[in-house]
Amino acid sequence: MINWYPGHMAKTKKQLQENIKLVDLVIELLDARIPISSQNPLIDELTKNKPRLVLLTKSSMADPRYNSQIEKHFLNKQSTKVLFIDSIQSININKIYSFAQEILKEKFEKEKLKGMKTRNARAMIVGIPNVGKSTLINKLSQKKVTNVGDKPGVTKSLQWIRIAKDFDLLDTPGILWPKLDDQEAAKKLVLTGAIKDEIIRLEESIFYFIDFMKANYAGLLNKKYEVDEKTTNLEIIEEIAKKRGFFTNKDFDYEKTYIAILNDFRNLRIGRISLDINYE
Ligand SMILES: Nc1nc2c(ncn2[C@@H]2O[C@H](COP(=O)(O)OP(=O)(O)OP(=O)(O)O)[C@@H](O)[C@H]2O)c(=O)[nH]1
Ligand SMILES: [Mg+2]
Repeated sequence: MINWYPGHMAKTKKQLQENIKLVDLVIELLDARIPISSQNPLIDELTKNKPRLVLLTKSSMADPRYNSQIEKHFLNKQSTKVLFIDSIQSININKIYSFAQEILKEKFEKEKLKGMKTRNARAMIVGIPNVGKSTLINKLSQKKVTNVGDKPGVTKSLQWIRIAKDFDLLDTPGILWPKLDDQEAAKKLVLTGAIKDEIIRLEESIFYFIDFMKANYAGLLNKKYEVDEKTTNLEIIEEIAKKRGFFTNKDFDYEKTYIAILNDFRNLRIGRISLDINYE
């Protein structure tokens, strides 16, 4: 079973619970390549009474063919508007502030009518590990105020950051949930980098990826690695190993081959690939 719920996530869950009452808005970040599988039921539960803005991050890596289906899905199923963003490519970043203001307008007008003092809006940024929370905060504040990294578990504590004179954001450590019941979703979380590579066996996620590519992106593996997609997954992996120099003295270094495939996917060298592709 793929699972990752270390002590620091349980601690973060408690801290989110304590801080939720301080915020006006929850900004939930989902990975645009897996907008369903990156939804954390714990976060859902913790934030259910707060207004929410959903941002789909890393959208320049996702397959844009699914954008309109995703938008419809969120509107129909969860009555939520979503915004496709990319913090590296600066896509829709400048819309976030006005979307947030729009959601909070009524609340702030009511407070004003009651004679309450004007105050800063406060939003909490939440999401699974590595989804791009800290990168977005840096982008919005136009300077490096928080650490980022291309591995999950970089942010270790909660941190308030002022991104505009009237707007404060709370950066939070990424969390998963105690039991990943949907193991297909778990493999997608591995592939997109939300689960620490070192603690799991990569084999099943890579086999899943090859099956997925054969079925949904036929031709792309062949284009990238010159492999015959009609052969077995093992044959494909061994062919890639030979081409990459991971075959010596009649021995295949499978682990290195898995990591190479993983990095090719994560660095967009195979193409813009989305792993959640069925939306009702
Ligand atoms: N292409 C692309 N990469 C992104 C985007 N946002 C973040 N990244 C990359 O994703 C990786 C993780 O970013 P972080 O901002 O550290 O993620 P996080 O959600 O704060 O992660 P934790 O603190 O571990 O929970 C980094 O390598 C970023 O450069 C994006 O919009 N597009
Ligand atoms: Mg972070």
